[in-house]
Amino acid sequence: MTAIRRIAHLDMDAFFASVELLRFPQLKGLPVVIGGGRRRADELLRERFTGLPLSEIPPDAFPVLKDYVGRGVITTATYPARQFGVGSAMGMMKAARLCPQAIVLPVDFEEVRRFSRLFKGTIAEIAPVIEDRGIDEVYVDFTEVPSGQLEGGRVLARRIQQAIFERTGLTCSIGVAPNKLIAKMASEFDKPNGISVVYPEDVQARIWPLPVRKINGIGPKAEAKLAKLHLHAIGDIAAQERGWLIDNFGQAYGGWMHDAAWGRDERPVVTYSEPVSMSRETTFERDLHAVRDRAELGAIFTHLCEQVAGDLRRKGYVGKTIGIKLRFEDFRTATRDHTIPDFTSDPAMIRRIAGQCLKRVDLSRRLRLLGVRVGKLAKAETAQAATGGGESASAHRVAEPAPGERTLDLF
Ligand code: DCP
Ligand code: MG
Repeated sequence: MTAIRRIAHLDMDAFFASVELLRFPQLKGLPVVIGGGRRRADELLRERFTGLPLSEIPPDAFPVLKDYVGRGVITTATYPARQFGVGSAMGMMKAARLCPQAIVLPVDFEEVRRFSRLFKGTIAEIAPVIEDRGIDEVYVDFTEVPSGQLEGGRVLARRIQQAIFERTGLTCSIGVAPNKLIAKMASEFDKPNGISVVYPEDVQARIWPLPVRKINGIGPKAEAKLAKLHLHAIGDIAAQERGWLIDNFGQAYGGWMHDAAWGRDERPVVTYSEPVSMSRETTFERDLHAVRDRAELGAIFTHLCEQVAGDLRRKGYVGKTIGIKLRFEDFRTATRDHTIPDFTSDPAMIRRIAGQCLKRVDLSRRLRLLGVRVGKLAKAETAQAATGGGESASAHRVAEPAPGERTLDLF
């Protein structure tokens, strides 16, 4: 008997917020949002409550949204906070009007990464075929795992959920389906701490009524265009002729959309892939300003470029796309990149192109993080064979900044 394909998508519940609640269990059940602030909440509170265990600090001693002033945005919110309409990407001042009593805690990236590794490691002990999809989500192929077929995958999903909870104290939601596309949608069906099992014959009843945006790959632009064509639900797409969708959205995207609406997706769960990029980033001790701290920033920037170049050379890669990442004091993140004609691992070239990318960003706000990335990688020996070796030093034009934006000249 050949096994029936069963793919799970697992996504942690209110991940950054749940990690904070492990430290502050007294806040369980309360509306809590994550955002703003660069100092760890425990450090701030410890100053006021010296000697008291963190878990005994009274909830009313924590900072709340109504006292927040600034331009920060919410990274995530606990489910009790979501009941007030507060959610990720919302401005904190706006959220304060909806839920003034919500407690505000900053992100602790180190802690979040530690728990990310921990929950993924826990899954790997139970089901080895895992595709990493970011800090708080993975696909897992249940097909060949013993017990992976029981109750359509529900038994294994429950085991994984329990193991993660025992190891970390965190909850997650899991969707199990015939493929990645449907599994991704299904993991949202019963959040938080839920398991949803979808069979091929359920597509019509459970997938077609959903709005088109629920398909991973239909973004705001495609949604707007579909709306103009009076297609709002996934079933509306499924009801169209494939050829009509191709006429309107192009061969590849229109065809993909038709398949997706019918729940067809053959993408494998990819456990290992060649690195797509290499990057180095650093969070500053204190927020730095592009003009006032120019020398310090410039030195850090050069060092990051040298580090990335070193990583590439050590591992035998070269890349074509050079990019930067900035995180501002209000926690917003900006990225810019530029693709050059020839592969490189030269620190000076990386520095020059990354510097040009930096000029495309408005740098009037202070920075808390700077990163440099090289993507579109190839193995150094393959790339050299393809381009005849050597690195081009030709000038690369990069888009100019928008008028009125303050950019950094020295870079
Ligand atoms: N995150 C982020 N920036 C975003 C979106 C999310 O930093 N634009 C972070 C915060 C989240 C984490 O990534 O805690 C995971 O993102 P999810 O979309 O899975 O959101 P949550 O896990 O917080 O909530 P849910 O229970 O809906 O999955
Ligand atoms: Mg999540």
